[in-house]
Amino acid sequence: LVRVEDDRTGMSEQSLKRAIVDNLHYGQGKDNYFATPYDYYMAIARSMRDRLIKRRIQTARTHIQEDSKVVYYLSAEFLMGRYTGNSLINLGIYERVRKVLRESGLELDDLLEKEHEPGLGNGGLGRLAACYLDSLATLEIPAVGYGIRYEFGIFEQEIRNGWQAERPDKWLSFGNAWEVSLPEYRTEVKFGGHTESYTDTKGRYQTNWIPEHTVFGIPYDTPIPGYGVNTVNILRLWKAESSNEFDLDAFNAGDYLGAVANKMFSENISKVLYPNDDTVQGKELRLEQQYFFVSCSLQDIIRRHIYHYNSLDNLHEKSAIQLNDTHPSIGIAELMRLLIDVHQMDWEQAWHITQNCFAYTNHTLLPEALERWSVNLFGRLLPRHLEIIYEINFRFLSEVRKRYPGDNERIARLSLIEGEGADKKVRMANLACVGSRKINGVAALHTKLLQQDVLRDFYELAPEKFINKTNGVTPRRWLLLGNPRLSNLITEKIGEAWITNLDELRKLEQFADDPQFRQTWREIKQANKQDLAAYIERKNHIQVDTNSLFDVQVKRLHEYKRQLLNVLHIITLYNRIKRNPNEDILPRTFIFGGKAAPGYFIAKLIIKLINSVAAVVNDDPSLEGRLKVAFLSNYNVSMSQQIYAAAELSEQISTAGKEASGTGNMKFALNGALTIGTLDGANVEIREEVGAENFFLCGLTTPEVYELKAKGYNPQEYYQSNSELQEVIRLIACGHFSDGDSQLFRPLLDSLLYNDKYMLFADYQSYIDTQDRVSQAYRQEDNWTRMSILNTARMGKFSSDRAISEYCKEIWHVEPVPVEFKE
Ligand code: 26W
Repeated sequence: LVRVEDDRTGMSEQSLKRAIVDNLHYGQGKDNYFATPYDYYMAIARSMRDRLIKRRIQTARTHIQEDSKVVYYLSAEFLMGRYTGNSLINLGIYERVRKVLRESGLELDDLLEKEHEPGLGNGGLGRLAACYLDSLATLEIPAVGYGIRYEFGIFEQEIRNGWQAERPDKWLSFGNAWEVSLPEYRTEVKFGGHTESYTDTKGRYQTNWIPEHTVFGIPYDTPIPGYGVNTVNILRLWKAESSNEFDLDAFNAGDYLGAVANKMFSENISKVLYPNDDTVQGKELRLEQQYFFVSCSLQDIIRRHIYHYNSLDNLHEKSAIQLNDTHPSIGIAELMRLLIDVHQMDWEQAWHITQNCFAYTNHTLLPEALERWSVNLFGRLLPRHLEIIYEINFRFLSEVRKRYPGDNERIARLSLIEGEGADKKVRMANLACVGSRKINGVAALHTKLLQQDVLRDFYELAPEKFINKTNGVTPRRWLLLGNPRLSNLITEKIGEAWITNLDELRKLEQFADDPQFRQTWREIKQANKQDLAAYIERKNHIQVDTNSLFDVQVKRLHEYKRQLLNVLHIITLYNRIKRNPNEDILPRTFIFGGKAAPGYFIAKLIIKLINSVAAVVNDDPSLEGRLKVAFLSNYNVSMSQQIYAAAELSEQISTAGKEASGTGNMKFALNGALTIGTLDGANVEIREEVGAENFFLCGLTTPEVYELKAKGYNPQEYYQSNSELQEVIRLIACGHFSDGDSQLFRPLLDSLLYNDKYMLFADYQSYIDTQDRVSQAYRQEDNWTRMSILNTARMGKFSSDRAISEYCKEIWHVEPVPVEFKE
């Protein structure tokens, strides 16, 4: 018996089939004669969304009934990747839907590729937010992700003549099956203008902010399902819209174009994601974006809280607000403003609530990535917030003075305001530290460096605020969805408990010496490599040897991540073959992927160098195909899933002390790749978990880097004494990879030879020696497979479920709230 309701909620094969046909018909307006693969994709997506909406409503009701404390994850970026495959996985019906579609001659995996990935993030920080939403829902924690619905996500990267070119990412142009807009919850946000003080009827001193203009935020919700549970949380993203379709005053004054210009100002705010990763430019629009989404989100939190509790006195008992880096840290001043100016609370109570709501995660050690806004700009855009920040600072520094009388240097370092006169700056990290109850780094080493270096004064002031939360990644997307072959083998051997308890993978250790198991393990990697090889052939027209070692570096392009060091190794091997054609070199395929910030010239030049080396190496018959280099354009979440599954060697070679954590390093190892890496970020902990004997360590340690810097690092010392390195540099310099043009790569070479900020030369020999050990190890096929199995088996710690349960217990103080599913 089939009920109408089944088309929206049913999980049987028959119901699913009807649901897809129904959504094709009435959602897309097509039947199977007219439907394109995209229409089928939309019908599948809508059928999953229907099922999640039902659960979402029941989840929301349960959270209200139980007066649950809620986690609000504020992030300027959410790098979600495609939704549909993940929702099929988390609903547990991937195979069933695949079967149903096959019966109609349709291939699920091909249809899922029609989804335009929502790329609303730059890299690690945005993807971490996405993994954390998955774990929050899976752990049945009431949570909302708040961010910006950028009309254009991270740019699409093309390679033209070896150079990166950018194109806009029009991800919404064919519609978004996953979002639901809620115009009735639109929220007003003010900008500019001035403040006025007055005394209210009760004789209290009050401040009024008279803005220059206002903007509406319209919320768009996407359901976030947990794996194997009924909890469905939401990601709520704000779109900016003009608050006056046609500004009435301007219109009445006959200023039609002025009125339209005002509309354009408003809608610009959520237009585009800033494509910078790790460097800040003090752009006004970026501050507008940050304030816009934070104000909408806090007003939304307050609206719901008052509706439920009729008071704000217990706001901090029912909400934990996480700041994903300093990008949303204006929220501290905004919550103070809302509590004091709008809800008439006194300063002390408002400050108590604010400090107990917020916690702050720092994601970077690079000084150029710390946000500082010019006081001028700040005061023009947010006059009331600047007053509040000065007041917070005044009270804070009075306390500091009591504790460290006369220590003016310390007071200057702790101040929320930097500098004097015209170029004063607001230090957002200091604001975040003062306004939060907890401050965390994202790997053990990173947290230690925050305490000793970047945030040292805050640590000395309030050591109890500091806590480490090593990053994690979701095993649902990064193993179950991305590597079905390996997932099936694992489940066959140890059952499926690993999917929600990744420590279970330890049970694979017992098979590490089983020849049959090793054989299967290898065959799976081989099949994944063949899939990737086919992709490379299709996209780059390069034929790669699937018996070669797949040596992969995929991540944003940045000097500190040292893609250039990897290139130096490739050229070293090239020279060895050229010197001695019979030299026994392990065949390798070097795979690169990653975007450079559009204004980051050196990073773009490194992309050009990789492609130039590829052009020479791939076509040189004397290499007999032993070395291939492929730069895969437009690296994104979807592509990365395929890459991790096929990778054998994971390049994690940042200068020690620079990479806060890394998360790609975890995804590689989870999929059985071995790591060549420095003692940086989470590499340190990965090595501890998998065992030093199953990890290829190279390079200086952080203390060694500091020491070398202190005594005066001179790259020439390393260069002059290393003939292989000289040969590499000379080959680039003479134009061997640039058709004889000896100027093209000069900026790269000059920066290495005369500055080498990230110490590539200091680590060159260690890296080359370690790569030589990798080559030898790869030839011991059985032992390599053993190490690969042990890497996967020992990755339990790096599940985002572990990370999120720690945040829940030690930072947010929230408990799971199971949701019952009622038909
Ligand atoms: C304002 C410009 C800007 C934009 C983004 C500055 C800084 C950022 C992020 C903090 C950059 C980022 O993604 N950081 C990465 O965060 C990951 C998740 O914690 C870490 O694994 C990476 O090591 C860190 O680089």
